[in-house]
Amino acid sequence: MRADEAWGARWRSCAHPLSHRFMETAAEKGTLVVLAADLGSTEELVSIIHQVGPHIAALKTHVDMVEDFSQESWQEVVDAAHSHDLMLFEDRKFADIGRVSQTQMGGIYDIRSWADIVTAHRVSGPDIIDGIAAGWDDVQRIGGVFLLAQMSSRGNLLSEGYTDETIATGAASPHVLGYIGNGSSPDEISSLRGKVGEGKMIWTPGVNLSAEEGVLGQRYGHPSDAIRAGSDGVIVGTGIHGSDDPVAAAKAYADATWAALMSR
Ligand code: 5BU
Repeated sequence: MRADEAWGARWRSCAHPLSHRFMETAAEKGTLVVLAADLGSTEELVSIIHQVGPHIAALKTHVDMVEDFSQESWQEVVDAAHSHDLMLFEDRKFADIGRVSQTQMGGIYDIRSWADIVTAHRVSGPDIIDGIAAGWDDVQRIGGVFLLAQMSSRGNLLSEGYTDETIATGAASPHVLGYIGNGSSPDEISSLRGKVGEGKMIWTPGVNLSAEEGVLGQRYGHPSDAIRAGSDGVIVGTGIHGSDDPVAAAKAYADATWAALMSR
């Protein structure tokens, strides 16, 4: 399906070019699933990417979770993602001052050289965004930041006032592609969408087709509810990589999210 027809106002209003890249991939494959590939080795990562690549629209990583990291082994993960037209989304949750965040975009993992998208907290002040963007500038690349406006874990400290400040900061920055919302609560997603408007993406972790509750304080909601409430991408980890049949699971999430976008 054509991306502009599938996404409507979101296609017309989102200014960041990477939002259009995501919407195009999603429309081509019929999926709003962002795989949270929380696996411990690059071999497992490459394998799951090739298995579920046709049913997902972006790849979310935690590069510091991988036990056999090297520039060479990571390049295989990047190449696998690119072969399925997937952007790389490093869920780094930067939180330091701008200058240090810029430096942390480099370092051993050199996130700036392969990540298209990263997450950041708003807690240290608005300059963290320019610090991250300067990291991409240093290697002549362009990326986008997702600010954590809400979280899925219970007892988190992201109050409504904090969410509002985060949205105000994001609205003022061309580098901010969107916001992370709480996928376990359709009410919180609707409220976030109401404040954000049409001009930015909202992606939501805390989504599972069956589990009521995750381990260690994770909360879950249904992917269809999240999309209908205004999420543009569901971040799914355990529901796919923890399944006995990851391909069937990825397809089930893809179908549920695409049908929900069509009904929206
Ligand atoms: P799960 O296995 O589907 O529960 O994994 C969720 C993923 O989303 C995991 O990689 C977390 O780091 C990520 N996450 C989250 O669960 N909740 C949040 O609020 C944010 C990220 Br921000």
